[in-house]
Amino acid sequence: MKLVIISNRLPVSLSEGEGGLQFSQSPGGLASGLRTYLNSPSCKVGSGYVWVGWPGRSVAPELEAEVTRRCREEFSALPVFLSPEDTEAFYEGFCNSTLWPLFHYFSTLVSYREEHWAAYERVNRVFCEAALQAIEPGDLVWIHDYHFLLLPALLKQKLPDLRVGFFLHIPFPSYEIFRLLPSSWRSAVLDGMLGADLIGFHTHDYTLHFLTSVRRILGHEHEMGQVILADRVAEVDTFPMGIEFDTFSGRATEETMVRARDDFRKSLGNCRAVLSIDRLDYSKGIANRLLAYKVFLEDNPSWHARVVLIMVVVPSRTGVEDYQRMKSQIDELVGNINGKFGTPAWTPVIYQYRSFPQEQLLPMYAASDVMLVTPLRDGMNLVAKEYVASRADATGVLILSEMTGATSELGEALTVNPNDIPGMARAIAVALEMPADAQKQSMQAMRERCRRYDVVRWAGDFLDSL
Ligand code: GDG
Repeated sequence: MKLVIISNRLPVSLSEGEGGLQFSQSPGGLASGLRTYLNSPSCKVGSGYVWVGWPGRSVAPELEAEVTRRCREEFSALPVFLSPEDTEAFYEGFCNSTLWPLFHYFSTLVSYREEHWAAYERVNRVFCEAALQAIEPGDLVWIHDYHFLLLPALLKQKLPDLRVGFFLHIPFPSYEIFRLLPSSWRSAVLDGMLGADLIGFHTHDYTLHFLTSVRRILGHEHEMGQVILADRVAEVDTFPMGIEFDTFSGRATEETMVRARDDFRKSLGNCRAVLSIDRLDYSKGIANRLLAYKVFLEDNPSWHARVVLIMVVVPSRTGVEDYQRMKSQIDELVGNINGKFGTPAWTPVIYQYRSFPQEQLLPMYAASDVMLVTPLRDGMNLVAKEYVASRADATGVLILSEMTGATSELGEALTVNPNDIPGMARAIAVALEMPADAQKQSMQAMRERCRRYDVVRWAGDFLDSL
């Protein structure tokens, strides 16, 4: 028995180098968590796996065979090639202009275009055909995320005995939001997901929202999360995703990391560090965070020249107009704050619009006194958990939006509403002034929880249930 994992992006990056295409394993996250689980003694699904997904860029037709061979031999991966038109209408279209804003409660940003829906159906079928090439009798299939809501049922139709799991990484919205989808789409989406034997969400609320939509739109009742269908039962349950806790926590105490953390601290002079890291996305609430920091500086002149906000914004979906507009708004706000409060010796916001290798993120987590995680909506938010794991001495304060999935597990954080700008400004002041004992008490409890339910345990629980 092997595990067939299906996700939009393969955990393999392709880039063009001098000697032609270069292949590298994408670090961290789901891929390395799953590998750790598959190699662990607790693994019950056999150790073999194949990963089916898009390689992240268009590949010239004459190179497809070579890319397929190298992905199979070096990464146990099966690449699915998409035309630029399908990438546009499926990925940027239905996935990121319909499902993403809708499921994150940005209903006014949702586009409803028939041709995007058609591409979504088409690409789900393309992935079904590709996965069928990799699947053998007795295999387990684990499908990930909102790109493939139709795929579980497509696979089940072809192979009724196949064991299929599906996990949604983003929120499942309340029925009142979900039903904004045209009726034939919303029924197809729910039927598609119910093709899985096990459907997993990050939080109990998302699980309940899904079950409510299933009952009200399709008329299927459930008993304790088991949806009774005509010929089978689909199980719906909650699996809050964790991180590689031991890796983050262990690395934080390595000599090179400690040195990098101390160097980073030294570079900030006498200033305390408040950190924020996210992909550029309207769901992450970056502008509100800056506004809150501005109010904090206005209300707390005693902190001037004693604090910096280190704001890492990772470029994302750069081709989409909404994202370009958001980037300009952030640039402007940063300029505004630095222009208003900064001095030749002090820059209140250190803004980095780029991604960093993990070796550089870790010292930032370890050096920062406060972590500001304030999304307007977020399925889970792993950055919050990574900060907790990186605080090996249990100091540091996490300010966490109550609109994240992570808030249900990290109750000891300073919880904020990301729409309450003065409330967030006050939380920054409270965090910076929190005594070490109080910091440690909260951080210790959060560390214990993140340690116990790490990504290996998460993958193990899901696959065991499946
Ligand atoms: C989706 C859901 C859910 C960030 N910057 C850099 C970098 N990162 C890494 C972080 C973290 C990951 O990216 C971001 O994960 P998040 O969970 O915070 O957010 P999304 O990308 O939106 O993820 C989310 C998640 O899926 C899992 O289910 O939690 O709700 O939206 O691991 O460390 N990594 C590197 N350089 C960077 O500059 N190397």
